[in-house]
Amino acid sequence: MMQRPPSVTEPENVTFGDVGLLRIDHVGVAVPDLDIALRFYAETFGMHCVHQETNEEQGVREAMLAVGDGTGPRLQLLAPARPDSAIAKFLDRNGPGLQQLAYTVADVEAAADALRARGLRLLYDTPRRGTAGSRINFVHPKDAGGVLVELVESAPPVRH
Ligand code: MC0
Repeated sequence: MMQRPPSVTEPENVTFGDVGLLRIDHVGVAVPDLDIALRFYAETFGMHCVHQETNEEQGVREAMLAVGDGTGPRLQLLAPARPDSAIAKFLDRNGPGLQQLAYTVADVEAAADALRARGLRLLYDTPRRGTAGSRINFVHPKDAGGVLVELVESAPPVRH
């Protein structure tokens, strides 16, 4: 008879799906200088930038890099735009490296509500503006196993 691997646990009272995570959207890496990092990722890994912007509210200069054929999750480079930003603080404390893991969700408010109902702290009461007009919120890393989790609801497609 097949034995269940001992590492597989059966969580109780969990309704799968109500958070609505669709896929990994991007992985965010904190870097001190965006232009130097863009050159490094292009020359070293052959990644190319598909989007770049400054998010004043978040205090970041950021770039999205495509991996492979560009259909999968992206790498986001995050550089501080001012010294009091979350990224500047992260770099001061940890140096460059992985800063966040972002999931695509269909409805960021519904996802945040589902996680609040499980006792997790969301950083914002209401979603804020993220990359390319997306709506975002974050789970505090201390409530998510030491990982800053971002929820991303993409902007609706532009109709012409
Ligand atoms: C802090 N901690 C982290 C962490 N940042 N742990 C894992 N990953 C991180 N990124 C840990 C510290 O080491 C410390 O642990 C504890 O959390 C401190 O918590 P705190 O005092 O409550 O908070 P702060 O002041 O360190 O700030 C952390 C916090 C902040 C996550 C609240 O960075 C924040 O508000 N982040 C959300 C916004 C953000 O990251 N924006 C930049 C990306 P110990 O054990 O020492 O106590 S903007 C973006 O991503 C947009 C453009 C987009 O994608 O669309």
